[in-house]
Amino acid sequence: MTSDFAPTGAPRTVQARPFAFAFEPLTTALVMIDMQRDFIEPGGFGESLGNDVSHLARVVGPATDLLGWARMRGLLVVHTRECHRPDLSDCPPAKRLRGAPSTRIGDAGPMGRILIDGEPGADFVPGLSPLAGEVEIVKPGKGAFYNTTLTHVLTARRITHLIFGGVTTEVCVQTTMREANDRGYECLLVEEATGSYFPEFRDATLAMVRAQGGIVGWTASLADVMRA
Ligand code: C5J
Repeated sequence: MTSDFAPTGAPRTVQARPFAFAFEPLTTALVMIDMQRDFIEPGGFGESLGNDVSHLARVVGPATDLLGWARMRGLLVVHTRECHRPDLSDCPPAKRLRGAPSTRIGDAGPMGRILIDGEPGADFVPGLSPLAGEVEIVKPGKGAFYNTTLTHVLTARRITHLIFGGVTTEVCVQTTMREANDRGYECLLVEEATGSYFPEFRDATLAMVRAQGGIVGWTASLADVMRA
């Protein structure tokens, strides 16, 4: 007997914008971008840049629901984390030295060294960690394709469609979506499952993505995705 939720190749359709998004679970991955303590909790990288991190707390619930849906549907799940090696050899000085943050990448903070792999701040927020068999991509840049194995992972699994959630919408999510679009992936961003320190930037990014007939991809509500 086949469960309604078993992963199958059967096509699904999401009522998305600017028009319906069709995908097959076996060739679709959820890409959850940078749901890390350093961006979402006080005392991390995001706050060191002067941001009000409370704007991102509201993304955690919808992102958790989206992750649960993807697991139930049998999608490949990819989690990314933006962080650097402890010796900072993968952190360009331009990134570390720009501006006047309260603490810089690699400095000590309340959640360990800021944006450094292996420190508590660089870890996922509770409830959004990978399960066994899921993919974790550690990335030094904003885009998840830059200097990572993501292309190889997706190619090996014959993935053609990507569904995105995570933070922040106009920085790492949008950069990755644009990288993916240029590589030929069909991309959908789930509206409630992404957020920014600047709500107006989130809204503008959603509008940019789906403008001009979906020039970067599609957007859809979480409810419409979960109905698919
Ligand atoms: C930022 C990110 N905002 N994950 N990173 O620096 O969007």
